[in-house]
Amino acid sequence: MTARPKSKPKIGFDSGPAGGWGSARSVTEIVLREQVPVSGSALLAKQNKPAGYMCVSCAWAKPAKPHPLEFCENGAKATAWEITGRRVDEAFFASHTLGELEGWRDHDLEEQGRLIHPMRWDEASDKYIPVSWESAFTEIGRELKHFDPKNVEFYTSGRASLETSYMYQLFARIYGSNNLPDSSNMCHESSSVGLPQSIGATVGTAVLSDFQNCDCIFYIAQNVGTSSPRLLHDLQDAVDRGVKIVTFNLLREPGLERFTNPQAPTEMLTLKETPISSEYYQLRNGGDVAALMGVSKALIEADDALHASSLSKVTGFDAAPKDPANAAAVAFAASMAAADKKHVLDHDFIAEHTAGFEEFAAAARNYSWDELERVSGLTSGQMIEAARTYAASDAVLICYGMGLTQQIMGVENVEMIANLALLRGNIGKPGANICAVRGHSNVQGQRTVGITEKPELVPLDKLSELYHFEAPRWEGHTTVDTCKAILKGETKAFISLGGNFLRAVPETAAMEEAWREIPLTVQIATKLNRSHVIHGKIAYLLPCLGRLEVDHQASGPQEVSIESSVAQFHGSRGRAKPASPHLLSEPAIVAGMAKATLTTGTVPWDSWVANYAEIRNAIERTYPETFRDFNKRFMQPGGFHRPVPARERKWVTPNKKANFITPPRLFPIFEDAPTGSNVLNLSTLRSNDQFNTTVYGYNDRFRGVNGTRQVVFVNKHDIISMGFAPGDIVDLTTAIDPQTERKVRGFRLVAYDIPKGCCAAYYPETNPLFPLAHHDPQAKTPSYKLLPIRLTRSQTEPIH
Ligand SMILES: Nc1nc2c(c(=O)[nH]1)N[C@H]1C(S)=C(S)[C@@H](COP(=O)(O)OP(=O)(O)OC[C@H]3O[C@@H](n4cnc5c(=O)[nH]c(N)nc54)[C@H](O)[C@@H]3O)O[C@H]1N2
Ligand SMILES: Nc1nc2c(c(=O)[nH]1)N[C@H]1C(S)=C(S)[C@@H](COP(=O)(O)OP(=O)(O)OC[C@H]3O[C@@H](n4cnc5c(=O)[nH]c(N)nc54)[C@H](O)[C@@H]3O)O[C@H]1N2
Ligand SMILES: [Mo]
Repeated sequence: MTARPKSKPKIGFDSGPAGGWGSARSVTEIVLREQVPVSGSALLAKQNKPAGYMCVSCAWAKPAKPHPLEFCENGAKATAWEITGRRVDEAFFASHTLGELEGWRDHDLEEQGRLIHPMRWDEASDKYIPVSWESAFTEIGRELKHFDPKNVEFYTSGRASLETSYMYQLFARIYGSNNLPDSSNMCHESSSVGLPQSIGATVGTAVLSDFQNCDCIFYIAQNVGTSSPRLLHDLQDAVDRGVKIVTFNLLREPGLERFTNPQAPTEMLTLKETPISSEYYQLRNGGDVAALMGVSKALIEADDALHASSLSKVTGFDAAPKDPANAAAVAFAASMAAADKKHVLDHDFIAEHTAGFEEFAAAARNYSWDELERVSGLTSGQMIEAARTYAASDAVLICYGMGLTQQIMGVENVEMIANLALLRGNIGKPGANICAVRGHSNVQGQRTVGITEKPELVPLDKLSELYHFEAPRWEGHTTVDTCKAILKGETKAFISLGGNFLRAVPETAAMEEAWREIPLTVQIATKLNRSHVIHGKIAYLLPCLGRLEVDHQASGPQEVSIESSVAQFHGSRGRAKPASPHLLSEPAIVAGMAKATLTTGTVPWDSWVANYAEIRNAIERTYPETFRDFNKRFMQPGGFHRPVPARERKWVTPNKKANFITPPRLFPIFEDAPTGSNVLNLSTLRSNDQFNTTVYGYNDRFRGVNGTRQVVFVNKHDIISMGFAPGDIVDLTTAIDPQTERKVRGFRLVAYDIPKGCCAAYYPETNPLFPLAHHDPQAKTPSYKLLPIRLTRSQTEPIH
């Protein structure tokens, strides 16, 4: 039977600051639990170093001059999890049917250890049984040849290297499919849609040195202490230089409040804490458009007020603030005048570089403070205070994460970030840029080398010319489109390069049932998860080397490359002994499937696998500007940057301008708007003890939760007004689209510092609540950070 957490759940804080001793303890615990070979701890010293390997956890940048130990608590956990001494061997599969494993939880499946042999599902015994690589490739190729490529999905989770990703998209396209959904569709897709419209960039414009050159950082909707802890070093250094950090978050996240560097022994001994945020604005989930509109309004109206007093000199701007009675706004303008400022906005920049300002400014002036307060959950005083800090800074860096992108208005959120930056020319100058903090370690890079469903983003002519095939031109599937196709029974094959699709997507219950009807599922993976246990009619589980392992091919040990959140390419060389001699590398598995499937194209699959430098040469031939001298530069300290035109204030938009884009409204309109009591807006989060669907353990020391993940964080006044008490057990039911009941049961109520009307719970346990159609309409990013739900008393005991 599946293991349960050993201790009873305990709710309550005993954690110190982010980092610190808690972090050190947490690392030691997992290294011991995973029976990491002794050499493993030495391996950590090589993490994120030139000539070392690039961490498999988050996408944060690797500096050219690394810290002595360039890793963090969660990087160390991810490393221990991958180089674990535990193995899922043939005996394991012989003793468990997949029907039985369906009853296991995410943690228990992955905790079994590394997959070490290619397996095929055997219908008679309902077990995975070992097969040879050759027979796996042959059958996969034979099946794929029968299907219409439009009905085949090639999913990628954001960990695969640039080399693997390039080969994989080529395999899909020569086969005839643009169905290349990836984890990015559920993650930063709102950025990939919003930023091009605003500033003509598909990625953020920030580089690492911006952290050294800014004098203020707006830090929005990202949980640095858990999700990208190495970025805390950059924040801490900035704070030490006197940089102001202005945070907007649903919760008070300890990593954004204070930090003790666990790698600085003196700090650990003296418990020197760096306070991180100088201003902390706790807003409602979904309240960001309103909050940023409020900040913009304050800036614009203060600018108006300054001009009103010296109007004769300035023309072209609305003179009088809409609401001159507003004392705080007037005080703001007065303070600017006292500082001898003629403007609050950067009018030269606006005139030279942008379009759409007047419309945006008019909209900002028109919103009443009452409405902005009601929707954001902030006071006008708070929004004006943030605007004052913004206006007092010459170079503001704006960082943001999932709290903005995973929303019905995700694209508008991202466009509001750009609007705010454009008001004072905070883009394309040292210290002033937009930093989209990415998730998976190579999620950004995969897009750069062609993993995308959008044919217009790929040099298809070039690919066709290089490899002599006719590339498909039709628009492929995003993850949401893929789910739709699976639910309709149209999907014939689902190939997965990593990831845990079934747990990551919305609409869990219906998806699990439809998944079983897919004729062929192929999972390339390191660890066992639910997307393998539930499976198609023919099902393969193909284990691969991880990035931390030595990847030995015909020409010797290989290196791979990835792209960080700040558009830097880095090389990575595996150091650990492979988990099993039966493992193939990801490039070898992709090549094996491609050779068995394709009848056209002139890709030299074998010589690429023999020497990955050849793949990098092919990438450079395809994208000569982005990857100039790829093989020469990728292993150099700090990697090399990809050109991002917006960073140079070149706007690759249809009108060649950076565009202010006015959001149509402040908050989404829900169809079937929920009525009645006990409705709260849910945001789903990561704990400090997970990496996406990989659940390392049941503690979230930053949020005072120990021994359980079945919790829902609610404001104590809401708990009481709904007739509950903290600790009560409740069910969560989706409050929109009532035609289908979506419910999760047995969650413990935790009284938490969260605005009224909102609640939060962990992903992926709450994914069954999300209707598939509940996504940003342009980007199709599921609205994982905003869903109206209803709480009712539970008849179910919590499972832990
Ligand atoms: N340890 C660890 N590291 C990870 C991951 C992991 O699971 N574990 N996952 C990786 C991946 S793929 C990704 S995409 C990133 C995710 O990293 P984050 O972007 O940090 O994503 P979440 O943990 O989901 O947290 C979102 C943050 O937004 C806040 N928030 C929620 N709703 C709102 C809102 O409406 N407005 C505002 N302003 N704030 C809101 C939450 O309180 C939380 O602090 O991390 C990557 N790194
Ligand atoms: N409700 C809710 N849902 C969400 C989110 C949310 O915030 N809330 N976040 C979304 C986001 S941002 C993301 S990115 C997705 C994540 O979705 P995915 O990327 O699909 O999921 P992961 O949990 O990262 O995938 C974990 C699995 O990847 C495999 N794996 C690990 N390393 C390797 C490797 O090196 N090679 C191969 N081939 N396989 C490997 C292991 O088998 C492991 O079980 O989830 C999304 N879903
Ligand atoms: Mo992500």
